[in-house]
Amino acid sequence: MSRLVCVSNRITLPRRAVVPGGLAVGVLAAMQNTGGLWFGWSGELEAHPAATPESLTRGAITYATMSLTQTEYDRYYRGFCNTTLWPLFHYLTDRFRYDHEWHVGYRAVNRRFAEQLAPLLRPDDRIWVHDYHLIPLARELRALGVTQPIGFFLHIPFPHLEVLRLLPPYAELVRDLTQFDLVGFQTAADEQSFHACLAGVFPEGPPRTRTGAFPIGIDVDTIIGEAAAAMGTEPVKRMITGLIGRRLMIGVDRLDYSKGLVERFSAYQRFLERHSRHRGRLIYLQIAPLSRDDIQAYATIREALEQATGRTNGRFADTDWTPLRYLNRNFPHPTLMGFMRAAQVGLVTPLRDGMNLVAKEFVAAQDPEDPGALVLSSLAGAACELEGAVIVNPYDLRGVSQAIEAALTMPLAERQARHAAMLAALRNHDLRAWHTGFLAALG
Ligand code: GDG
Repeated sequence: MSRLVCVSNRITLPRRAVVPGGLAVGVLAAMQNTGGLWFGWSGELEAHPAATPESLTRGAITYATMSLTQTEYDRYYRGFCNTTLWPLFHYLTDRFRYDHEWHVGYRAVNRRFAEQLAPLLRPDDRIWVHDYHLIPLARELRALGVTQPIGFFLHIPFPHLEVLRLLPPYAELVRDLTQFDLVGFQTAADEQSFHACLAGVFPEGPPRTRTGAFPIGIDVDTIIGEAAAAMGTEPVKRMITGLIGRRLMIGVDRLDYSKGLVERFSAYQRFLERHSRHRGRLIYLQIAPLSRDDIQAYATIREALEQATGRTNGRFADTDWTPLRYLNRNFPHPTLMGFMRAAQVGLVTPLRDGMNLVAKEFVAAQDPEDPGALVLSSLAGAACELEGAVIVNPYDLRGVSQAIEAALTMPLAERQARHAAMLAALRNHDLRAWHTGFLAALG
């Protein structure tokens, strides 16, 4: 069988502190299934990166990493990836910035990825490139004579042409995507947006590019097992004791403006204003590990959330009740699943999200006999599958506040029926279906 080579911006080395993020979990699952090579940035910055990658083999997986220079990191990662492409692809156009130097840096890092990866490749490899950091990689690899099949999966949304056109080199980006043998998206809507962009960029008729929708999922039984087992552990028991019989609503998100936390905190404040009978009876626990905190927009949102937390607690807290517990800590995954199982409501309200695995994990973590209800943004990819959630528009504070009330008062039979329907959807598109489906289509 041919070897699988996964390429992603950042790779998770074994026994390093895990960076929370959906991509790493997905790639690792694919690699564990087939073995192979995982190539990417080590997370290190060096003035003079080595000419050849460092490699480490653990079991069937070989990890090969390269470092970046500070300038590459600033232009490619902080600049073009996270201040240009990330907001643009999430339709958050007021946060989108463009700098020609960043784009030059993006191209240069993709070239260096290709130069370091190419010598490691074998003739029967299949290459699977992940996410928006590496859109030009197929072109760069082809320029070096690489002929093996190369697939690409976009973990974030693909925007409509009229949004993509804000980016000066948008046509080049679309052309670069046609260099892959297969381009995969989270949803059929993202795939359609891409086809519309192809038609816009190639009015004379686009090249034949194979595309598909491959919704990423979770390993359902692992999460069910993790959540149930975590209930007996110290951190989860302590958290439950701390509720003193109150009900729990939970949110778990990387601290990122696309996750809609500022809007969510406002909606919760509104909920406490309008639904006073829940005061003193509900605790909202928001876990938000810091990410990309050396980018100004992320520091700003962090401050806004700290202020909103202070306002809500200052206004509503009592001597024995804190309505909002906001934590920037990151927790072991099983502990998080235990927290989710202990919650009556899961609040997942991104302004836009490729998929959102937290929503899926929340559903799997529930006790089927007495499941919590999920409040989910219509603008997350997961909303296409999780029809049993209470679907909200994250900008509609009144709607989100009403949805929290509906979730808290939903009768048991309805919660069970919605949970069963959502669990079936999770099994239908689980993590294994995602990677085996993509690789089968790549051929
Ligand atoms: C991108 C796309 C797409 C969170 N906090 C901790 C922790 N997590 C875990 C969650 C979940 C993962 O991180 C987050 O995945 P999401 O899918 O929710 O979000 P992104 O990181 O933005 O992921 C997204 C995904 O890629 C996959 O394609 O779904 O749309 O934006 O698994 O549980 N894990 C640990 N500690 C934490 O504190 N261990």
